[in-house]
Amino acid sequence: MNGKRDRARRLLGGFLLLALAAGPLAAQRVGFSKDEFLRRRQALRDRAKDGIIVLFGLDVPPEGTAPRQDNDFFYLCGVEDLGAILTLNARTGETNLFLPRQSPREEMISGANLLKDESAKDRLGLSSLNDLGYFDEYLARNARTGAALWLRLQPGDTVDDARSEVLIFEARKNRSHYNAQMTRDDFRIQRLRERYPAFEIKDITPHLDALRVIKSPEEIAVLRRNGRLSAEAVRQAMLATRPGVFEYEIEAAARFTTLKGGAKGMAFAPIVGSGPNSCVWHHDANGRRTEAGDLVLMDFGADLDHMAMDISRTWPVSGVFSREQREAYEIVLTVQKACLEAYKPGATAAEVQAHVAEVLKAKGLDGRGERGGFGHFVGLGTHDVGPWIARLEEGMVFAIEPGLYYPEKGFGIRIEDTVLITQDGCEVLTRDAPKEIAEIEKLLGRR
Ligand SMILES: [Mn+2]
Repeated sequence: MNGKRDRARRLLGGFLLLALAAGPLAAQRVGFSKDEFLRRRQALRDRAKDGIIVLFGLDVPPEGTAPRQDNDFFYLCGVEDLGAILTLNARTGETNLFLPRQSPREEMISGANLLKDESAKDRLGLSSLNDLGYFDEYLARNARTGAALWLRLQPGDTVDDARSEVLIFEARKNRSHYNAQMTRDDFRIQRLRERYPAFEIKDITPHLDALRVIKSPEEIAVLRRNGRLSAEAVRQAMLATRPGVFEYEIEAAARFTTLKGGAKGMAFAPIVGSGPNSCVWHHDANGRRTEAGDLVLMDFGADLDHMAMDISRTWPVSGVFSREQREAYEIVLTVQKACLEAYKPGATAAEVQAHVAEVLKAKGLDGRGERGGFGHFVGLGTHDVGPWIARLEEGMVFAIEPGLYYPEKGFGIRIEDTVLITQDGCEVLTRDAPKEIAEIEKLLGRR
């Protein structure tokens, strides 16, 4: 009995230690409220003014990974089920969801979709929840001749690729006429045009982009949590670095922290480039063994509650920067910090670059071609949607990632933070990962 109790106590102690090790970042998945989705749908209907908006959800799970719903579809209803269609009627204000009827075997293997869930309609704020087989009849009954049928005429973005990147990859694929099949989205557009020639097909994409580029308080809350989690993952990766470890061991430390913190996965394949690999912008093979004297450049982001994050740090494997590395690092850091100082609503890229030039001059530094500016938007995707912008606006979130790369010297440096534009400046969401030379060397000295 006593022995058992001892064992139980030891076990309990072990769990307590684990719980402590998990720290405050063992967060639960929170997601978004019904009100948030109602607000987004209303805003999109207001922009469309008339007609019916049709969006298709993810139809087949991607190979080898957990399904991740299409970003635009998720943005409007949060439903993860496969093969769904969502319609928003701009005139009547109705939202209708269409889901495939599953066979008992399908249900047994993959779990039931929401079609049979009595409470789903109210919980999601839907006007109706229908069998997918009713979709065409719904359109025939509700779309008025001459009215608009709003479709996404541009590619859907993914967690790691922007709409424009998806288009580029498609173009590359089509270089061989054997691969030049139509995309699923293009097929759907063609099908709807053929079936409903009397409707005016319009592009909903610019309206979705205009909404997604300004983050709501709920989105900001998720991004803040993701900023803390992704920064902690990079900090743990730093602590896992020592001469002789493989790049994938550094990656593993970040992945462990990320999954432990409640994220569904990574926002993109983690980039861990040591030595010469630090000069390859998207080095994600992560198979090299690190050596004393190397720099490690890590570019990382978690995918938390369907929102991405983007952070890069560069640190010395042996714990101390060489003089040459330090000089280059100072320049990149100066440029990056000067950009952050200049971010505020109304700022233009030219104004940011002018401030960077001023700061470099005052410090007597040569930027070596790195001038700063704006980076790319971050949100549901790592390279999030957004129109070309002249000026920053409150609620925008983007990554700023200046870098200097010296293949001939065997090292590259990138320092990247994801920032939120606030009322009068910016908030650095990924600030918890050290980037000052003294901070980094202190942390690495404690390994
Ligand atoms: Mn980036």
